[in-house]
Amino acid sequence: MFKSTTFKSTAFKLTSLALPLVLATAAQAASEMRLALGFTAAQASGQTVGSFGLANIASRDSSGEFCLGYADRSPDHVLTLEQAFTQLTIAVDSGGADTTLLIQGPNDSTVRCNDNASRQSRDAQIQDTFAEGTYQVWVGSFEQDGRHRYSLKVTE
Ligand SMILES: [Ca+2]
Repeated sequence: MFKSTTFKSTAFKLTSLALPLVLATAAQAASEMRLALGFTAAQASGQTVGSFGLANIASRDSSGEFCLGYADRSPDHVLTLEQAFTQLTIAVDSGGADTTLLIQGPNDSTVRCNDNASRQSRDAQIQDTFAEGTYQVWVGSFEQDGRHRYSLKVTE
């Protein structure tokens, strides 16, 4: 009886340990950035990949902007802001490809989206006020399964 209980307990622990490992290998690991006031500039790189429509997260953001493009189901970058920023610019630079951007956080209901930074640039960019907290960032390709190498630049 005692042995049986011990076995069940061990088996449960192994199962709960194995789950995060499976999820981590199934998706690209997100790059993490932690920023405090005065950081001035930070950069990460990646490649757009996936057929998950970002509109599945939100069809429009809180200011009415459409959430477009395709990416991986899991976020590409995780951005933690140690303080609130009155202005932060998060810009994708793929060198001219058609990228999109979706930022979710610090709570799941707050989503910001962009397709094109300007009429001249099809790369995405979001400039806004950000509260302290953790944000999940998806960099998408406007066309499904489009693979574009990019750098993600964050500036104050
Ligand atoms: Ca675009």
